[in-house]
This record gives sequence, structure tokens and C-alpha cells, in this order.
Amino acid sequence: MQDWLQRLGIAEENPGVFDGDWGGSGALVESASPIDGSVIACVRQATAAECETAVGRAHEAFLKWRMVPAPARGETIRRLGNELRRVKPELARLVTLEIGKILAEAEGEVQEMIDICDYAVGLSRQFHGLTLPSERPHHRLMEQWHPLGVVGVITAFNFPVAVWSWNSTIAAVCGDSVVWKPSHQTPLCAIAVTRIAERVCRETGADPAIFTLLCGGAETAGERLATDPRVPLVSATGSCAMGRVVAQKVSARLGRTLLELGGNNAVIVTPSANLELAVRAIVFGAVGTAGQRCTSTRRVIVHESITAALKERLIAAFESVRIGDPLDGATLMGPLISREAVIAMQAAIERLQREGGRILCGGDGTAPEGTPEGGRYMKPCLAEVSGNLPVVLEETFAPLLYVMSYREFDEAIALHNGVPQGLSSGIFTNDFREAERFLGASGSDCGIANGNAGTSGAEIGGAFGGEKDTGGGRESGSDSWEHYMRRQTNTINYGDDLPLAQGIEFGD
Ligand code: UN1
Repeated sequence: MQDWLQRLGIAEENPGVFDGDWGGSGALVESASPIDGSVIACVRQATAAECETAVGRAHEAFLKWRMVPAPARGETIRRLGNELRRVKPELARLVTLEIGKILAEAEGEVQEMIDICDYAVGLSRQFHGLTLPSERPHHRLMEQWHPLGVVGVITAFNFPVAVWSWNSTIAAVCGDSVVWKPSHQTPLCAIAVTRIAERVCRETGADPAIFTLLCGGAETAGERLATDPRVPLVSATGSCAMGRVVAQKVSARLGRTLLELGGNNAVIVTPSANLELAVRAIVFGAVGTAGQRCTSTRRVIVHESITAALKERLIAAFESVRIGDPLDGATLMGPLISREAVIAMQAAIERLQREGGRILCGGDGTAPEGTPEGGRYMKPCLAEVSGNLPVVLEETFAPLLYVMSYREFDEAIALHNGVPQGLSSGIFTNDFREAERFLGASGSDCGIANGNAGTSGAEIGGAFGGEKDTGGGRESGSDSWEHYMRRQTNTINYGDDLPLAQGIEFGD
């Protein structure tokens, strides 16, 4: 095992369960790099019984952790941020190795973790409740926020470390413990992060079982989190199909979910737009992380007067993207995560042609020249479509971008909102009336709507999530912390009488 992987605590065979102690006696699975298909290391998965025990240990840890003052909980997260600063290069390298995003983006992902730690530390002194005027004399009406319990965190392969941190650092300062079920494609990133969190907890005296890990499938780890009443909140990131299953199971027991599911994100480009900016944002949005962000740009809705000019620039940009080994600093786009992802991209390309779409570049199904053997490399594909064809309505998790034209601005908004998902959106315009309409009540129906900025690459300070099939959850910054706490309304009578609300007279 290479030195830098050892420093992250990765061995050839790794325990995939952490519940305060490391274990795992289920199946031994391999984690292979999408860069060249080579096996990085193996992981021993959780059995159903180990999942049950882990939730119990996390619950015990919560019972103690909730009594630690919030700013003292913040101290553990402050140190976690420092430790992440220290290991940033190695952790980013592991993200690149295990999922294939380029190093610059992997470093950005670890930076998101550091940023959210800083954010959570500040937050740990700000869990403010309201004080409201009571209608009764000598009464105080107020709200408090208390820790919630064990939070189940289900994450996807594409952000194998940052999405854990959005949920877990906020949950931890709120006084909750976390049980993490990472994607089956990224167990090593999850183990490395959990080892860092464990080390920090041991230093600060926090019970390390506040950051519990279950590497395992949907049938074991996922099922446990969805059905166990000791888990009041399940925060799940992934496909709409996964979210529907999790939401139904959790709500069947009246638990809460926080869902961040698929996107079908569009950028509108109007006649007054700065095309240079628009092209840069669209290319980063469509090609970054090989089109495998939930915020990836999937559709461009462009005014007919500039369609030809924009297409020409996009084709030139797509054709000049350097595709190859994501560990090489000159590469802009690495491989797709798996063979299945390549097949899904090809199937979408074939389908769009059957439905009347036209390929403008890419999409021939052959690996670009000079890419490593055994990897899953594809050229980014740009296609022209007449509108939201059936294939366009579905999220294809790949570098596949649809361009469509509009004539009237209302038509652009209708096309924009005419898909089932509602995560992220952007408009490129220098006409402030168009911008305001896009951001207004009858404009973009997404959770994120940007002006002269693309759909991906959100900062952690804002609430992150979307509407419709995206699931409605909000994670990360702003007031998202409220999801991880329980609100309590208090009425305190400091008088000598017992006046009833609404002026009710009861008895004498
Ligand atoms: C995701 O793809 O699940 O806004 C998260 C972005 C990143 C997070 C994406 N900050 O693109």
C-alpha cells in the first residue's frame, strides 16, 4: 500500500464498520479506480446485525453528546477542520483515485469540508430561538432548539466526502450523532474520513461513535437507517428512485427525511448575455466532474438570434476539453464512474437521436485517444433538441448537454420549468428585467437560481437543495441546521393566576 494511502489509514483490507470500534464481518468487496479499473483496496462490509449494533452505539453516544454545551461541541468540529486542512492533499487524491474527478475539483471538494467546519463552529454559538409576546399577563412565550437524535446520512458517489461533512458537521454541533452509509462505490473515502473524525474525537474526548460508519448495501445499511425508529432524521443524497424508496420507508414510521435528489439543471442565455461568461459557465457545469454532479448543467435554453453563435463556441470548447487521467494536472475531464454509467450515456444518446435530436459533437461511444486502458472515458456530447423531448426529461448522469432555442422569454421560462426536477438554474443576461423575472415568483422553480453564474459550484453558506422531484430538502448553510434539531415552544407563567389562552373561562 502506498505511503499516502497508509497515512489516510487505508490498508489492503479494511474494516467497513465503525461504531466506536472498527469492525465488519460481511462480504469483502473491492474498490476499483475508474481511472484504469485497478483495485485500490478491499473493504469488509457490515452485516445486518452490525448495522443494528451501530445504530445502538450511535444512540448511546447521542445521549451523552447532547449534554455537551454546543460551543464545546464546536471545538471538536474546529479541530476536524484543522485536521482536514492538514490532510487535504492526500484526501483529495483519494477522492480522485476512487471516483475519477480531476484533482482540482477533488481539492475543491475537501475545501467544502473545511469551509463547512468553519461554518459549523460559528453556528455552534448561534442556535437561537425566538421570544414572542404572550397574550397572557406575566407569561413568557419562547422557542428553544434541542438536539434531535441519530441522523442517518446516505451519500452518493459523486461527492464522496463533502456531502457527509455538510450533514455531519452541522448535525454534530446541533448535538446529534450520525450514522453514515456511503455509496458502495466510495467506501475508501468514507473510511479515510471516519478515521480522521475518530482521531479528532479521541483528542477532544468526544465519543467517536458520534461519527459512525456502515459500508454496506441498501438491503442492510440503507434498510436499517430507513426503518429504525431510533433514527429520527434520514438525510439522503442520490437518485430520485433511491429517494422515493427511502422517503416512503421513513415516512411509514413518521420519521423525517431531508432529500437532495436528481437535477435537470438549465441555463437560459438571452440576447444581451455576455457569451464569453456564459460559455465558460456552461462548459464547467456540463463537463466538470464528467457531468456527474447533481448540479451539472444538462440543458441550455438560448434565444434563437444567438443560437448559432453559442453552438459554435460550445462545440469548440467541448472539442478542446482535455480528457484523460484525472491525476494529471492538465486534464479537465476524467472518466465516468462505471461501465453502467457509460452504457447509460450511450443509451441516452441513441434515444435522443430516435426522438429527433441531433448530435453536434461527441457521442460516438469510442474512448478518446490516449486515455488510460481499463478506464471509462467518454467525450462530452453536445446535442441540439427541439424542446424537452422525453429523453431530456430524465437525468442522464453524464457529460451530455442539450441545446434548445426559444423566441419569447415566457417560452424560455416554460421550457426551463418543464421538467420533473428542480435543483439548480442560471440565467445569462444583462437585461435586469429578465434577470428579475427569472428570480421572481413566476420564474425559475428551482431551489437554486443564479444570475450570470452557472448551475454548479454552489458555496456552502447558502441552503443547498431543490424542489419537485429533487426532494425539497435543504442542506449545508443558511438555516438548514433547523432540520437537525427539534424545536420546543415554551410558555412560562411567572404570575399568581392561571389565565387561559384565547380568554377561555373554565370553572371559577
Ligand atoms: C452534488 O452534486 O451532490 O454545487 C453536490 C455544487 C457542489 C455540490 C454538488 N458544491 O456543484
